[in-house]
Amino acid sequence: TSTLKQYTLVFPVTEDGKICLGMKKRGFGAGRYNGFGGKVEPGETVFEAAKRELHEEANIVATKMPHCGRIRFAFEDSPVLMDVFVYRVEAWEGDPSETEEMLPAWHTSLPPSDPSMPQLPQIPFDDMWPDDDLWFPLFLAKKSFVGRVDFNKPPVAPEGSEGKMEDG
Ligand code: 6U4
Ligand code: NA
Ligand code: NA
Repeated sequence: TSTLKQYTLVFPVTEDGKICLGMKKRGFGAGRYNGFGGKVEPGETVFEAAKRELHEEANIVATKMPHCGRIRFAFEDSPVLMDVFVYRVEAWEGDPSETEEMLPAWHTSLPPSDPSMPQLPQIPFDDMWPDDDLWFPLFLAKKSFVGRVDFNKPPVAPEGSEGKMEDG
């Protein structure tokens, strides 16, 4: 038997292909770049939780934040099934800045351009959860997605995920 627990995962993006990722400084997934987010607390909606976690972790207030996907994560030996609601933040107030939990950093989702021009780092899939490269193409293309990922090693292991994604 497993318990379904709701989580949020939120990525600020700009129209010109920039995406703000957070380096998680502590707790679950520490040392990886990811979106901002966390557990949905009793008494709040998933949307409210997403907005709250973004503010707590990146110091910005979302003003336009469409829901764009939902992924369930199962970990071998864990009874908790994570039910993660993914949002794209298209407008916000403030500038992302470091908090106790996250160090925000801008990246580009576009292919490398003229190397003589200053450019942002590419999305660092090697330093992210191994499922992210399965569904990021859909996220970046603004397609809705649903999926499930089963990890067959403890969550700290960088290798060993299996999963699939579909347009949803
Ligand atoms: P506390 O300890 O209360 O601060 P909280 O911040 O509420 O915890 P946290 O940070 O543990 O929750 O939430 C986990 C975050 O990691 C959520 O945003 C979902 C995300 N996440 C978990 N597994 C993931 C995976 N395989 N791929 C991914 N994000 C994942 O991209
Ligand atoms: Na969190
Ligand atoms: Na939290």
